[in-house]
Amino acid sequence: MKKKIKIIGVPMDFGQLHRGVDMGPAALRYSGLVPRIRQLGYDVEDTGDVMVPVRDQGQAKSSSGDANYLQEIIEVCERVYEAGKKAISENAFPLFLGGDHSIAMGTIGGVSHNTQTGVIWIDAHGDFNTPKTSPSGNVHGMPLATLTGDGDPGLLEIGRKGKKIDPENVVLIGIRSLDDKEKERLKKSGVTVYTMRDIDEQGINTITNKALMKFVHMKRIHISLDMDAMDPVEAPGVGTPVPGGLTYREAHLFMEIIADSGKLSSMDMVEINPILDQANKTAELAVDLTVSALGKRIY
Ligand code: 6HN
Ligand code: MN
Ligand code: MN
Ligand code: MN
Repeated sequence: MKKKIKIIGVPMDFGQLHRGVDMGPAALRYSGLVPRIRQLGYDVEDTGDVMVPVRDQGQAKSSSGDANYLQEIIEVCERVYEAGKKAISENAFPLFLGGDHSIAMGTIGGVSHNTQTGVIWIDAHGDFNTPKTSPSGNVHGMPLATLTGDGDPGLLEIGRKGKKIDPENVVLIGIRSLDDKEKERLKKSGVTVYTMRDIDEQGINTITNKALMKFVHMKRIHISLDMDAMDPVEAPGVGTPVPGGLTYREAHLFMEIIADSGKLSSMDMVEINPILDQANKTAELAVDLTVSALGKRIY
């Protein structure tokens, strides 16, 4: 029997300064996410969106220079953590719809609450800043650092205290933009990093299989897909685009190989900003990639 897919929307945009990324879950649903997954034979439950404070309405303004909107992000990520933990406890597959990438502090914490989980983080960026190293103060540049145990004390307490995953259990793919101090931190961290150059030289097939080899003793894999990992030509609707990203087929082949592993147990789809998009191109691509990750076959 196929797993139950639980869709959990997280319309949060506090991790960065553009407006619009809060509309990601709506854009994904509008692109036919639920029927497309049902077509694969899954039982799908759309649980709706977790509650997110409204921005620029007076309720939400806890910005400090080092990490903007900390309290709002902690509050939302606590809810996301609980939703992820619950889905995993019910043996369902949580599919999280962002929102910006700071939601991953809740999603990955929640899904890893009872078992070691290998994390494949697909991104143009490292998301490995701390409030001290961040040039922007935007928390969406910090979630992977926080999950691996470094960062703002309040963020480290989301769900359960401290580090949520070992850096040795994280693989980054698609990287092409790192801040100077972030790069130094990443080099010392134990995280496996595959840059765009690695993909150019070895091919996405080899890189994906290397990632799977690393997780050969793990039962579960979580994919955190930041849509800015894609080339901006394919995915223009993102807040921090960087040239030279993954092609349509590279990203699909990655998902197809991961699906064949049978280990994918949860996934994030983040950083889709419909205001910056061409029509709904980026959300439509994200839905195509999701069904590939869930086992859609060409033949
Ligand atoms: N993302 N490294 C930059 C920063 O502000 O820390 C960009 C982060 C982008 C984060 O796209 O999820
Ligand atoms: Mn990211
Ligand atoms: Mn990114
Ligand atoms: Mn940053």
